[in-house]
Amino acid sequence: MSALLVKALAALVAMAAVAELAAAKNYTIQWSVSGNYGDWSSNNAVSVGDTVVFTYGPPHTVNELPSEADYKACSFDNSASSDQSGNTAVTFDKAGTRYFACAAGSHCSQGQKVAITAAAPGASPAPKPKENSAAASMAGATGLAVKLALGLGVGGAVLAAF
Ligand SMILES: [Cu+2]
Repeated sequence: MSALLVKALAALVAMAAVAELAAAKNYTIQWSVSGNYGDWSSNNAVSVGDTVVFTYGPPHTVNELPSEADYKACSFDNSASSDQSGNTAVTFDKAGTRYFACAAGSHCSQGQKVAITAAAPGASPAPKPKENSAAASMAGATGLAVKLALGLGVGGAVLAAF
């Protein structure tokens, strides 16, 4: 492989990494007893690197519960964290499901709880129309660039693109 090609591939990978960071999204949840968050995750395609911000006032809290069992039972005994600042930001640094609920009164059993599943990077479903289309198309281009950069057999195509 020529030195020029190696440099071109390195540049592509670096650009892709920057674009991936820029594509991290923020979601806001208006955190209330009547929120009905049952299907929140199916309507909000959270991926690793994204942040979810809960906004609320007293007496609400955002407690992270360690397991689905605690979540279903509205059991706060093992809470991994608790916040009542009114503005709780949670960044998903790995794929999987995390559980959040309000510890005030019986709010949790009234439905003030949400399970949020973060998809692995690159595994997120197609962006929904309401999302920033520029960011979405950039993410698509990034995916293509990574595929090109990783596919050594298409080195000629990469060079042609420059
Ligand atoms: Cu509450």
